[in-house]
Parts: sequence; C-alpha cells; structure tokens
Amino acid sequence: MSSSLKELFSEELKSANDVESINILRVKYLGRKGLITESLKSLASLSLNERPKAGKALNELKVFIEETLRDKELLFSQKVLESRLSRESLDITVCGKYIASGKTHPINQVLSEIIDIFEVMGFEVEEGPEVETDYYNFEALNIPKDHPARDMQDTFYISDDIVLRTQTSPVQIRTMEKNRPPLRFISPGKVYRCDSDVSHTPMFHQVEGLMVDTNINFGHLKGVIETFLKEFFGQKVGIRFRPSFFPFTEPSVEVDISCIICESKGCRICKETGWLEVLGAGMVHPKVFENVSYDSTIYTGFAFGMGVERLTMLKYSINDIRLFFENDLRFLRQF
Ligand code: 2U9
Repeated sequence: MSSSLKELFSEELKSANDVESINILRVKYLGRKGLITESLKSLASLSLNERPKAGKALNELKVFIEETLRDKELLFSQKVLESRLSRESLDITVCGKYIASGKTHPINQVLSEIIDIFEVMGFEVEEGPEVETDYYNFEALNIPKDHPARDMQDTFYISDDIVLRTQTSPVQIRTMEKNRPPLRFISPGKVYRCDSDVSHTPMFHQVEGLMVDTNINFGHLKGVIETFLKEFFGQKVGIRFRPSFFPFTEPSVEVDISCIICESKGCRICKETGWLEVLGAGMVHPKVFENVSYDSTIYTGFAFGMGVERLTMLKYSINDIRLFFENDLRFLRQF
C-alpha cells in the first residue's frame, strides 16, 4: 500500500513547480481526508499480524512526504524571492518626495490661544449665526434705528431687517435669552463691516465676553482683562483703562497696553504715545438686561470685546491686516 502511494506521490511531485501546487499536494496526501490519513484509518481492517509493519511503513511515508513538501516549498519561495530581488531595486540615494502639509491659519492659532486663556478662567464658549436680524445686532444692544452708533459700524444689509453681524454681541443676547445667571462665556467668531484699508477688512474676527451674576463689579472686569492681557502679551506688559462710550455698556472703557513694538519709547505704531489700544469693555447697560428680562436691580455684569486680527498684528508686528487674507504661503509659513 505504501510503496504504490510513494510512487504516485513521486510521480505527482515531478510536475509540481511552485508553492501553490505544493500546497495542493499537501492537502491531497496529508489533509484531513487525504490519502495518507485515509490509509492510516484503513489499517484497522488488517489482521493483527500485518498491522504493525504496514503502520510503520505508512508513518515513514508520512514523514517522508511532509519533509519533501517542506523542502520543495522552501526552494520555490526562495526562487520567488530571488526573482523579485533581481527585478526590483531600491536606490537609497534618491531624494525623498516633498509632501506639503497644511497648518492652522495664524488667526485661528491666536483665536485658540485666546479661548484657552479664558477657558482657564472658567469661561464657556458660545457661537451663533453670522446673518442676524436688526433686533439682535442693534436694538437689543441699546442701539436704536437712528442712533449715531450705527454709522460707526458700516453695516452690510441683506434686507431692511437682516444684516451681516457687525459684532458677536447678538450671541450674548441669544445666550442670555436661553439661560439665567450666573453666566460666564465668550463668543468668538467672524464679523462683517463695510470697510477696507491697512487696518480694516470687510470680514474680521472678534472675541466678546460676558459675565453676569449678583454683585459683579468693575473690579471683576479689571481682574479678568488684566489676567488675559498678561497671559497673552507677557506678564510685564503695562495696562491702562481709559473712560469711553458704548451704547451697550455703562460705564465703558477702552483698554491700552504699553507699546510692545518700541517698549513705550514712542513709535509710528503707537503714534508716539507709548500706548496701544487693544480692547473695549464696560458694565452691561441696564437697558440690555431689560431687553432679555433680567432684573437689573439684582444682576450686574461686565462685557468686553476685542479684534483678533489687531491682537495678532500687535503680537507679531504685522503692519497690514490684508496679509492674513491674501493666502501668500511665504507669509503664512512663518507662523
Ligand atoms: C452684550 C453687552 C455688552 C461688548 C463690548 C466692546 C466694548 C468693544 C470692540 C473692540 C474692537 C469691537 O472688534 S472691535 O472693533 N468692542 O469695544 N465690546 S464692550 O459688549 C457687550 C456685548 C454684549 C450683551
């Protein structure tokens, strides 16, 4: 039985000339229903005398087939590898391929930095629509239709009643309408004004902030603004608050930092004053609280607003705001 099987195997092996056909032979002879396996099972039908001899011969054949197939498989896979190695080559002296990778725009980098600083002080982040109603952009903020403050912000009108928001303050109104105090959040985002020169673009970014609770006073405003400016411009920066006017805050202030370009010696950027205006702020006007049905005899709050492009220009000594939007990679790659 085993000698005829061995002959059959040797015959078939002659025509096996790749790894694939070796595997087919392995299944045919050694598989669960293979010839060797089946022959081993049929040993049971032999007489007790014949069984040991036939069993031994079959086991020897099994080992022979296993070893022969393993050797042949190794040989064929080596041949495949050798032929691949002779066909393919790798020149390790060739220069690598340059793969351009994108990165965050400087304005978004600074925006993230501003958000991080306020988040550490416990401020949440709120967002809202860029196309707004006249009510949320102006009326609710104590800027009625014929108010001169409307001329200060050259508005893009979509229709009589719909505008591109000129500030992110409408987000504060919407958030106050939906929640009750205490509130502490900032609203970063794009705003639009019909204006264009070295320091103005029709679209720019603002971060406004609001904190409302019982007993919030001007000291809280000063503390938060000073902490922010020192974190952003460095602990040594000088800070001053000047009285100002906004329809939505009373009292109102504008905040200056010591000129970081000339170290307060006087230069073109600070107009020889040694100071740079960086943001506006104030205590929320009682009219604004009335508009969102907050009792202004119980609640007080402070608000502030800043332009992200202006802060970025001061931080990195950039003299033309339009550079941010021209997408010149030589400029953008520097950040
Ligand atoms: C509510 C009440 C009050 C937000 C404020 C300013 C002062 C301010 C300017 C800075 C530079 C706009 O980007 S900029 O041109 N902003 O001076 N903004 S107080 O006051 C608010 C906001 C929302 C409900």
